[in-house]
Amino acid sequence: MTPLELPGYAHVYSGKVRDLYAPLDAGGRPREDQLLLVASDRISAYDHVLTSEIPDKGAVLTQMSLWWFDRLADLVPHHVVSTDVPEAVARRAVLVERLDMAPVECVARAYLTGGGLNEYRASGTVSGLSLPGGLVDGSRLPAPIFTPSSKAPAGQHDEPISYDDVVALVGADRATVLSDLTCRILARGNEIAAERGILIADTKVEFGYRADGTVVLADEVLTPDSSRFWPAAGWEPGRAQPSYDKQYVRDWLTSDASGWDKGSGEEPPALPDEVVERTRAKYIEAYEALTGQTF
Ligand code: PZK
Repeated sequence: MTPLELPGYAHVYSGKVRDLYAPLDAGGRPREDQLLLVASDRISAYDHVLTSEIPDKGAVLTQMSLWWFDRLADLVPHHVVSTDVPEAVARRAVLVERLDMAPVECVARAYLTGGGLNEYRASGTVSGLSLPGGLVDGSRLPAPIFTPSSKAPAGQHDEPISYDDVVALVGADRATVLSDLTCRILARGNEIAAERGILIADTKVEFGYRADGTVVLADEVLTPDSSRFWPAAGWEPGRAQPSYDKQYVRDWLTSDASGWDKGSGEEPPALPDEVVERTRAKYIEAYEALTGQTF
């Protein structure tokens, strides 16, 4: 993957589906106070970045994130400085304040599934917290819970960590704030999304600090890439819930039609045009349902 060349910006880093640049100052040196966060149209599934892109995915997720930042601003300030970005990345990039990032992935869960469900089945706990008995895949939790994970090096998986680990990483006062904010962001997200037919099972957010110590919400927030979105209409605890956005991709990749075996270690094949188009429509549908605005 060759990152896009953006005149006036220096490429800093590329994640699976996003890229980070530093704006250059008048002398051509990278600014130390800002970053350009660019969301691509790349999509990942089963731990692979696919060769097929989903047109407009980066713009949909960026615009959704901006919409959420507005609706969370009374809980926590956000890092966005400007949406005035190069034409080549219009609508899918934002200029942000460069922060000192908290060295922890802040995850909250409102519904039980995935890794949280596995821990619950083994021990009746999630992230060390005892939960009521009788919960099944997809059960709604009494209230969102904080289930932090480590920031793994590129290419590795984040590992669950304990609340005490977070305290050791950032101190007790900051740990309380990160936990409270993460849970409140997911609770607010669900209050808003549920009215629009979407459940947000869980989410991962990132926080950073200004030089004066103010905590700031960074990265992207409450998007289908950082959260599990489920269609509310089909919610049925006791089975795996279909994904709002990636279900066509997963269903096709695991069907005989793809000829691909997710356990093979092989790269997945390109998606058929119909799967790309239906997936694009789901991202746009989520944006339009949530915001009430035409994409
Ligand atoms: C920052 N990432 C993850 C995001 C990527 C990688 N406001 C900030 N200040 C300092 N650092 C970051 C942020 C933010 N957000 C975020 N890594 C560093 C990331 C997007 C694309 F390639």
